[in-house]
Amino acid sequence: MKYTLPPLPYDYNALEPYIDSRTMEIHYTKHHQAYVNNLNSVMEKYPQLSSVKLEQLMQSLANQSFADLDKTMFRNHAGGHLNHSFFWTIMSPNKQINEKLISDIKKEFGSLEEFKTVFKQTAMGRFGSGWAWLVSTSDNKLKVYSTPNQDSPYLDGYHPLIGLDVWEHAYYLKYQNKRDEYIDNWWHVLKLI
Ligand code: MN3
Repeated sequence: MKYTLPPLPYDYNALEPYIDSRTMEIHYTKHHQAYVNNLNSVMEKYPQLSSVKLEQLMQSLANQSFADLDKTMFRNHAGGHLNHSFFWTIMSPNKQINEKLISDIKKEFGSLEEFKTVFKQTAMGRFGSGWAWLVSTSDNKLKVYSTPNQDSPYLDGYHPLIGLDVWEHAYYLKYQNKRDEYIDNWWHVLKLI
């Protein structure tokens, strides 16, 4: 099975002015495509795994029969593919509020504002490249944390609910070094809350 880019659910300019059109286009057609291409090149060697869902392989990566270098390739590029595929779907020019998620967040963090503060601190605290996440844990708790590089929350047995790409490629053209402005603006295009 060949992995492919999932269709982007909006135009490149749909998230302007918060995420600029040029960044969206390069992010999707170059960065995400590269993860897909590299994922395909590693998975060609393991046809026996082609029917297993990537999330499942990620959750059980330690037990998979990848050679060491291929395991790292898989971790990075399947992670990149999963993370970006998810990221595109939680953004939209129009809010599509998830009331259940909001009520769970309020229960766990006290208020949406408090959640956003914790999430932003986590995203700001990621040194170098990575992601900030709101996940649900195996015992159905909500948790904010960060992963380095393209590490997927599925590696940790978590299920992603909200994720923010804080690689410079996600914001540098418009925001340069100002990751904090990118995060503040991103709440406008996160459709869920
Ligand atoms: Mn990215």
